[in-house]
Amino acid sequence: MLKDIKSGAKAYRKYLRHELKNSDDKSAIREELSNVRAFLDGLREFKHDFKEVKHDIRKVKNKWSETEVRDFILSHINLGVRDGEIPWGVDRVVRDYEVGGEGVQIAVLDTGIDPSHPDLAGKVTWVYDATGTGVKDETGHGTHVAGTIAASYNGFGVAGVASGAEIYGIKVLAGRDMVGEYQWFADGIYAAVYGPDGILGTKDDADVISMSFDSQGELPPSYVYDAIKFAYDNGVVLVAAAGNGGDGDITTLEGDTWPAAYSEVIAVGSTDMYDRVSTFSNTAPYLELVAPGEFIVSTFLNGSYAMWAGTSMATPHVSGVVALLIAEYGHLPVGGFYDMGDATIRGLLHSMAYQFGTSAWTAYSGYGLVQY
Ligand SMILES: [Ca+2]
Ligand SMILES: [Ca+2]
Ligand SMILES: [Ca+2]
Repeated sequence: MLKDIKSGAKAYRKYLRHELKNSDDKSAIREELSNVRAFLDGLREFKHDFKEVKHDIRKVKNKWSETEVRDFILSHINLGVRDGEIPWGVDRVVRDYEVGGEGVQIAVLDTGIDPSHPDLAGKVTWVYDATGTGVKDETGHGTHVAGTIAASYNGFGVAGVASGAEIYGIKVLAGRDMVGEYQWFADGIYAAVYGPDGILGTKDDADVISMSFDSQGELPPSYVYDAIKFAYDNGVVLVAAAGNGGDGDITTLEGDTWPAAYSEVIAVGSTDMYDRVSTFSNTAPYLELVAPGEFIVSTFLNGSYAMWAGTSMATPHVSGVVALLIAEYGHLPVGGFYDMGDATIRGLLHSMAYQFGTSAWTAYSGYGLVQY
């Protein structure tokens, strides 16, 4: 699959170079060429660093026809589908894109965030290290998640779902393996709820906590649940990845993973660009929403961009939509799993979702694809 995409991109680059010689509008072609170059750079980083994600991509290949692969190469060879900047997943989730989420603070609990990325300039207003390893993002995972939420709509790179929102980079995962301890996780939650000023109930308290990780089936100690409950009771919307342990069968349930399985948390599964549930996406009785999680291009280390897949990439699409909803409807109660209607944030999310399953809710697509 990667080889197909790479050779497709190279063929496209060759075609553009040829076109450049004959065309009157050279600037548009030059821009497209730089997109292709950035795409190939991203592909190289991706290939170099993330072998396990490559495994997921290989699984995807099995369910894509040649036409679909070619479709993908032709229509998504640049970084985005609109203005060359809006990634396909953001486009799929936000129907009429504009800058939104102003005044909303989203805490990204992850590997940290590189706040110096030009497409995140001014967005990351606070970084906090719960791991004792320093705030540096060692793998780019957190930086990628942050870009999907709030990368700037500024004419280059990518744009996030809520490009007007503020991001807190809270590091709870460390090392190349991106592993965290439960104490770090709980510490990170409290830090987010209290916000940079360390005082509960002030304007800088996080409104949303985005968690692109899971406990891989292990039930966390009760103090982790206490932290989650504390955040929920203080009106924070908690969003988490459902996990990538899917067996490719939508009729079988995978084992529970936390924090997604807590009833206070919105569990997010993954879809592809044809609105199909990703083979790796966990089926679960607590699954609440699905969102784009394949071929997701976003911000990466050293000012670059990378393409990743996983429920980790789906989660920030939902966190971004929550920011848009808070900016529009104000601080509604978070609400519960069964809510519908506009009285709670979860009710709004469920009511607005695009359901392509067979009923109002399914264990493989939840209430459907998140929409704004
Ligand atoms: Ca941008
Ligand atoms: Ca505060
Ligand atoms: Ca399954």
